[in-house]
Formats: sequence, C-alpha cells, structure tokens
Amino acid sequence: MGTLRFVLGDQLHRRVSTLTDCDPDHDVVLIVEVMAEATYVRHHKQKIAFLFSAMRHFAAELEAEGLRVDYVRLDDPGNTGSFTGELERALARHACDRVVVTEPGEWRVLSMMEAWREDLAVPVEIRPDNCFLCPRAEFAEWAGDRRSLRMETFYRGMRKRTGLLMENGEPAGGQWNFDHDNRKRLPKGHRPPERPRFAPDAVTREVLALVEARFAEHFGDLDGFGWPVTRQDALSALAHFIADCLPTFGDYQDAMKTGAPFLAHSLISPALNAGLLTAEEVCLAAERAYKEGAAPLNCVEGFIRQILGWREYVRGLYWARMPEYAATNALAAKRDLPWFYWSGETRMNCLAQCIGETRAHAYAHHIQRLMVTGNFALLAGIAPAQVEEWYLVVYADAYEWVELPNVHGMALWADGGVMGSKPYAASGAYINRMSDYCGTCTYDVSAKAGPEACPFNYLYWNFLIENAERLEPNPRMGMPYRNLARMDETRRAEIVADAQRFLDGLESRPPPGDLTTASKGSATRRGRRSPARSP
Ligand code: FAD
Ligand code: DLZ
Ligand code: SF4
Repeated sequence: MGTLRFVLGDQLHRRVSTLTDCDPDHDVVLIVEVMAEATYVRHHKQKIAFLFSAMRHFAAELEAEGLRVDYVRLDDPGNTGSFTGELERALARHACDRVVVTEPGEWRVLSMMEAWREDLAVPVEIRPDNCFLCPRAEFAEWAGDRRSLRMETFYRGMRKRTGLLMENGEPAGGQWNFDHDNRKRLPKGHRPPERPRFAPDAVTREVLALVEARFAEHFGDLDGFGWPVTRQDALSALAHFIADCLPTFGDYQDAMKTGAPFLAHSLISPALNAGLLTAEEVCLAAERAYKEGAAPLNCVEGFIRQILGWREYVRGLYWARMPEYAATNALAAKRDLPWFYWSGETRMNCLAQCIGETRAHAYAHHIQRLMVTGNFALLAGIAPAQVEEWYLVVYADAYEWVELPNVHGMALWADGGVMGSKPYAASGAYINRMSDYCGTCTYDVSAKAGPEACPFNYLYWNFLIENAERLEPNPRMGMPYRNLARMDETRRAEIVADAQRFLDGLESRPPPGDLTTASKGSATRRGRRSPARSP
C-alpha cells in the first residue's frame, strides 16, 4: 500500500512538504483541475490559464522524474468538480492507505481538509507549508493576543532570524528601512525596462483554448498571455528582474505611468504564490545582487522588505486572526461596488487606467491596488466583502491568505487598526504627484468643489467627516482633522453635497443594454450571492 499525495494548484514546488518523502514505487501524486476552484469566485481568465498550465507542466516534470502522477483534467469524464469528490475517486482508483497534503492558502480549503480527516476511510496528514519563511506557529506566538500587529517590528525580527541584509548583527547600511530614498516621481522621458514575455507553448495554448471555451463569462482578456508557467521560466523571469529592474526598483516603486503597467516591478507574485519560486531563493538572489554591487541597498532592502516583511506578515496575520478577521467592518462601509470596477468605464482616468490594465494583464502594481482602486473603495465606503471579492477575482496572484489582509486591513482599514495605525486615505493630489493620470483626466485635480472637480478631493474630506467619531481621536489623524476644523460650515456642507451627488450617481449594476454583462450572479466565497458583475 502507498500514500496518496494530493498537491493543490498553488503548491507546485518539488520540495513542497507533501512530496518530501515521496516513494516512487508505491505512492501516487494527485493533481486535479476542478470546477469548484475555478468558480468559487469568477477568477480572471489569465489566473485560471496560468494555474492550469503551471499544474500540467509540473505534473509532466514529476512524471519525467519517475513519480506516478494521477492528473485529472477539467474535462475528464467523471470529474466531480471538487477537491473532495476527486480525492474520494482517487482513493477508489489507487491502493493507498493514507493521504498526505500540505496546509492550503485559504481557510475554506483548510475546513475541507479537516472534514476529510473525519469523513475519509484513511488517515489524512496535513503538513505545514514549508515554502514560507515564517512558520504559522511562530507568527502566532509573536502575535499573541495583541490588538495591533505592526509589520515593521515583525520584519526586523525576520531580518535577524534569517540574517538577510545583516552585517555583524546590524542591518546593512546601518538602517532597517530606506523608504525615504524610494517613492520618487518618474523623471520626464523615463523608459521602463523591457520585460520578457513567455510565449505560450503547446500546453499553454491548449489551456488557453479551454479557458476561453469554459470560462468565457469571466472577467479579463487572454490575449497577450505571457506569464511564466514553469519553474525554469519563473527562474529566468527572476534573473531578468534582478539584472534589469532591481537597480531602480526602489526609486520608482510608487510611481504610476500611463501605458507602463509594470515599470520596474518584479511580476513574480503569480509564480511565487503558486510555488514556482520560493521566498527564500528570491530574497537570496536580491541580497546577492547587493553584495556583488549590482544593485543599490535602497532598492534591495525595499524589495526584500516586500517579501520577507509584507508577504510573510500578511500570511501570518491571516492564519493568526481568521476567521473572525474577515467579519470586521470598523468603518461600517456598506455601499455596493460600483459597476465600473468591472467595466473600467468611468471618467476618472486613474481608475479607468488601473482597471483597464488589470483586465488586460490580471496585474496591477502595489500602489495602483492600494492608492487608486483601494483608496476609492475606502473613500466611497464600499462594503469590504464586495471589494475583497473583486480583488480575489481580478489578479493572477490572488489567494485569500494574501488578498484578504491587504484589502481588508491595508486598503479598507476594516480591521480597525490591526494592520495599519491609520487608513491610507488620500485626495487627488497624491495620485497627481505619483502618476501622469490627471493630465488627461476630464476631471480637474486642482478643483476642490463642483461637478468637474476631482472626486477624490471631496470624497477625501467627506470620508473624514463621515468617520470623525472613529478616526478623530486617532493621534495619527491629528493633522487632517485640524485642517478640517479650519473649514467653515459652508465649505463642509459643499463637500458633503458634492460627495452625495457623486456617490448617488454610481451604478452598482450594469447599465441597461450592456451586452457584455449578460452573466449570472456569482457565489461569493463566504456563501452570499453577489449581483451579476463579471462581464
Ligand atoms: P513587486 O512590487 O515586485 O514586489 C515583490 C514581491 O513582494 C511581490 O511579488 C509580492 O510577493 C511581495 N509583496 C509586495 N507587497 C506585498 C504585500 N502587501 N503583501 C504580500 N506580498 C507583497 N499580493 C498578492 O500576491 N496577491 C494578492 O491578492 C494581493 N492583493 C493585494 C491587494 C491590495 C489592496 C494591495 C494594496 C496589495 C495586494 N497585494 C497582493 C500585494 C502587492 O500589490 C502584490 O504582491 C504586487 O503588486 C505583485 O506584483 P509584483 O510581483 O510585481 O510585486
Ligand atoms: C485558483 C485555483 C483554480 C482556479 N483552480 C484550481 C484547480 O483546478 N485545482 C487546484 O488544485 N487548485 C486550483 N486553484 C487553487 C486553489 O483554489 C488553491 O489551492 C486554494 O485556494 C488554496 O490556496
Ligand atoms: Fe484620478 Fe482625480 Fe486625477 Fe482624474 S483628476 S485621474 S479622478 S486623481
């Protein structure tokens, strides 16, 4: 009798704990394409294509190595469409007397795995995910029952523990953080580095056709699909980033430019989150570039902080605080998600650009996610669950462990300050400073009031007015509330009236006659029904 080793679609690493002791003579590796995972939210078409292609390539690599792989394709006869159904069928097919899995990236899948322990006739071992640098238990111990958890404290601990960018027990360069050297505006005429595109091979082309046929109603375009879908390609994408982009990564990390969706960002998150790369090897590659003098410290530290710091931190927080975390709504936000998040059709050029790029690439960089789509949702008081569903749908790198804390905690402050000491709320001035979007917008970023004024301007003050009870006592909000206090009643009334007019005009349903929206409702991951919204 052997072991059935069930590898999920985002666990595609040869050293994943499920496979560490795999016996090629007796064990079977199970990998399954299932409808339930592709539709529990209506993922962007590129996300499904990326994952199915990466799964098929990974299975082929394991087979080439001599492992026995049972790969179930979406269209295979008898495919039950769910993890549980396929696991049961596989147990009936193979002489296996136990199941081994690695803990998943989402709470709902962990609940499934726990049910398998109860319901299946064989024992089920759930192993820790060894592709992260901070084990869940270690984070939980650090977090304890503290109400607020600051990333910077966690990050410094991780630097000390791993020795990354440490010199004689001190941070390299004498500082933990080089943020003040980053966040520059792009110089005029700046040309972002060229990015490699991984042309679809026969496996990917077959998957693209499958996705187009079976998920036609899902959000997003497939044209131009160029994600790395094998470990080898992911390593080559990483090498390209380190050589060509890391040397300016920090400087322009927060900049946004029309027609330049990637700038010097690494684009490695889909590969990293699916297991094609590990956090450790990515951080070591960046550190090596610093040690060899190929990239400056501000860029290397800025990059390593994203992975060793933010990425590990959000994952730890997710597991330490779920499921209660997702249920909080500190600012009682309840407005429906505007329809333009799906269609991209809005006069607000910043949102139209970021949503358009998201539709085209299943990608937007951090500041676009936080300070454009996230900031608008915060200021407009959109219901957290609806915003979270949107982010989980639209990005190729989205899994709940990483999407939820970033949206719920960082962008929407729905956790009331567990993650961030104050909301990331900003007016149009911030977007104007960090992008070229305002120059071609039909709204006027310098106007404060009236129908042609940039909506971010009055929504920002309206947000402060509406949430004064909750936010005014926050010492970090002292300055904006002092500025608000200097406004007279007439000005405040004007802000509220402008905001009301604008918010009342938002469509949360497809406009009549919009043929691209003829889709049914989608079930949200927390079991509610959301209105039809994936064009
Ligand atoms: P780079 O800018 O090159 O950064 C390098 C790596 O650092 C990323 O690949 C990523 O692995 C990591 N990283 C950076 N910031 C974060 C962060 N805040 N949390 C976790 N990892 C981080 N990231 C996801 O992987 N999946 C998501 O679903 C996701 N949703 C987000 C939602 C919001 C509202 C915000 C503000 C951020 C979200 N992020 C998410 C984090 C970040 O935006 C993406 O990781 C990043 O844009 C991916 O592009 P990149 O690989 O080019 O990143
Ligand atoms: C996202 C996704 C999709 C679209 N399809 C599959 C699939 O068919 N089979 C699979 O094993 N995994 C898939 N995934 C990834 C899972 O949803 C992911 O493993 C869980 O969300 C836990 O992180
Ligand atoms: Fe966005 Fe306002 Fe600038 Fe238009 S003017 S692009 S709405 S910030």
